[in-house]
Amino acid sequence: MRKPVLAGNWKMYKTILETKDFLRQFHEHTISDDREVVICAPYPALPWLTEACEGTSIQIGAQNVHWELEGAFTGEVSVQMLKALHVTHVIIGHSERRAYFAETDEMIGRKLRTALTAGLTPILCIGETLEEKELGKTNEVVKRQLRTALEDVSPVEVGKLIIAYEPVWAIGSGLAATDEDAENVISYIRSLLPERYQDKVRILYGGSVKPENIAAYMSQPNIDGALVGGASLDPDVFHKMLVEV
Ligand code: G2H
Repeated sequence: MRKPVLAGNWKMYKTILETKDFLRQFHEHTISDDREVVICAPYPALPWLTEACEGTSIQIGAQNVHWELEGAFTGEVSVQMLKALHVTHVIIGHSERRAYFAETDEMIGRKLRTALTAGLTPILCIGETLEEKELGKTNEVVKRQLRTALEDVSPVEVGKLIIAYEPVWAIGSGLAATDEDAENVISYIRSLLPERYQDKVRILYGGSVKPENIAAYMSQPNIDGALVGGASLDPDVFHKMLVEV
């Protein structure tokens, strides 16, 4: 059985004060331990968040990491820096990083290998643009993104991944994929994984997930949770979704 995961991607939202307010309110809810909850916050909030969530079932993730262990890379953060803060997860290859920061499949592959080697759990994001969808290229695109990212990853390491299928056209647009369409692409992604890990790897759906639609995704056999942006910013809304995964 794959344990469901609800991951919040806060993107470039929340100061430390806002983070503290969020957590105070979120802690008022109980979290059942048959599901995983991960909050992927901006770097400045991470030291405080990991400390405040120690001993709770909330896991903390970053939204990006560099592929080198250290060096002259102004503005970047390494896996060791995240590990030292007790960060456990990291989003890699989010479409906003691909689109606005020119991240390529190759760079994403390098980040993935570095994160896995360091013992971080990567949340690898893949998904097609609207243009690619309209050209009927969804499967081709996710296959290329996945293959390149996993090129130098050993099959054993693949078992440690979380994958998020996030169609670019559904992100922050309110135009979520239907649960059937998401299921079809996600079961295709699952079929591309090494056989002995196909049943183990958690694959999430992401793109305009909210309390009103999360149950439909969770009713699909291959969807193991959600990566949520906008709707993860409010503690009560985020908790509402958590009980549905
Ligand atoms: C997709 C998602 C979170 P949103 O980027 O990764 O954001 O839920 O706002 O569409």
